[in-house]
Amino acid sequence: MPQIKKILVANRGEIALRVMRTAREMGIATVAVYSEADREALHVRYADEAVCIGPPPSSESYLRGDKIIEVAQRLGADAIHPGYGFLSENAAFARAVGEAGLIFIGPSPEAIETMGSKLAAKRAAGERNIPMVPGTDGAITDRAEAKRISEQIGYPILIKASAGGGGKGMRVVEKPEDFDEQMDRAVSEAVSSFGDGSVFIEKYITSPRHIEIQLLGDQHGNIIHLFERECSVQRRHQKVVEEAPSSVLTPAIREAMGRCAVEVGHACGYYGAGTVEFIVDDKLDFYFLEMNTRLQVEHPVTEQITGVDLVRQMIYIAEGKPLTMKQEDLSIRGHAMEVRVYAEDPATNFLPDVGTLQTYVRPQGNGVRLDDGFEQGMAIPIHYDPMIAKLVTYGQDRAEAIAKMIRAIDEYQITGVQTTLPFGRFVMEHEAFQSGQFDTHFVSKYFTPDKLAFPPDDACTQLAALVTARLLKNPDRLKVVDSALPATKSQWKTRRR
Ligand code: MV4
Repeated sequence: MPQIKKILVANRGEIALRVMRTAREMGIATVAVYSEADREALHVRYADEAVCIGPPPSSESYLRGDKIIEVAQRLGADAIHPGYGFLSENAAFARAVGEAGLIFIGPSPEAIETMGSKLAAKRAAGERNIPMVPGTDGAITDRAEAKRISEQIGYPILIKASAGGGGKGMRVVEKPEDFDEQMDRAVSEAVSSFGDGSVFIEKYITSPRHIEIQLLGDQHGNIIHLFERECSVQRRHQKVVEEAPSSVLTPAIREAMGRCAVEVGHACGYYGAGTVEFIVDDKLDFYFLEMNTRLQVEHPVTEQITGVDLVRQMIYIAEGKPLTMKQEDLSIRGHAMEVRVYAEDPATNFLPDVGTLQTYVRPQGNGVRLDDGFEQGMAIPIHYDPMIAKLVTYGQDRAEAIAKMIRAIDEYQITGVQTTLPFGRFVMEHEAFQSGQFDTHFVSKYFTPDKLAFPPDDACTQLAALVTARLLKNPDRLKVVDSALPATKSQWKTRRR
């Protein structure tokens, strides 16, 4: 069995660090690759060796599989970990890594290929009695036929691109009269985004929750699940808050979903870490949607509640070792919450706000985990995803995880760029979120910039208003508020600018 001694991490930022940290714990040497924009990046400093692979644009650096493989060979790495994004779900890259005599720390190229097509994924799952949303069996070739099926299913229906992702090529059709127009749009969007105009139809579940199951499979046919993550708080198909476990699942539904997810894994001979995505309707019926064949951004919440280091397991699996855990060894302990911190301004419709981190003070303490890739004084490059960090809290129960998140958000000091931290606080404090009564429409339903506790562009004014309101409500506390003000809340919030 091959023992991995050196891993090249084909990624940047927090996930590159995340992978390298576990590698180091395992006594495995690390190689970073980086673009010219990332010369000073933390992943470059953290690695045992680092090689510049090109100019800032991803297409000339982090997406250059050929260069990355060449670096791995030249430096004597045994394996490549792709992280998420970039080349992580590129079957041709996974294949090329294998052909170069290196280990791809992830699933087989065939599994990536199958699951990269939503239609192929549904076809594979269809043979195994896994609940799926009513819809067409394959790509639509005959429009008249598709319209008849839509009538049968019942409107509203959803047109989806087989090669789709991030909501692209997805169109809701409310009534038969809109069918042709929406179909034209979906197909042309699918062609322009993916070079593949294949679309299919599903019944539109109007208010679903997005719940996904984490899988681990070895190369000997064993697959286990590590329970679910609730990812319903999204903004334009970008997840912003994730948690584990979900507050709506009963133990019975959890077990049924877990079993289905494992079946999906078996359907494509899956090994490595993977995620099976479901939507859950208001009756708690669940439907398989697709499978992601990478380590996901939100994997830490699963690590917190199970105690399993997913990257360590990915490395063992890649070495060909059989899983040492059995399903019955796993259980959920406590509750974990994740808020993604983006360099985006929630007050201006989440416009990216790149710049330099003038102040960067991390939250600490009991139940706080921060996966980030920056330090104070660093610039956030414009070339990549503007995620600064993932703030994860862990408590004995959901209320404790939320309380720790609010406390951690308040401790977290970032100036120089606007961030989504105030938005994270808005979610944590919202009644619908706290009660668990929310779906994928949470953000569009409840959020407007005026809901931010301290609109970043006018923190002082807001603070003054808040203090005044407090004083008016409770004049006998005047003295306390007065003396506490300069030392604590006011300065602190003002410094966030
Ligand atoms: C759906 C759905 C409702 N009904 N499919 C979104 C991305 C992709 N992973 C699948 N997605 C959805 N598929 C059916 N049959 C709802 C979503 C969905 C969603 C849709 C519109 C706006 C926001 C959304 C957020 C999460 C999931």
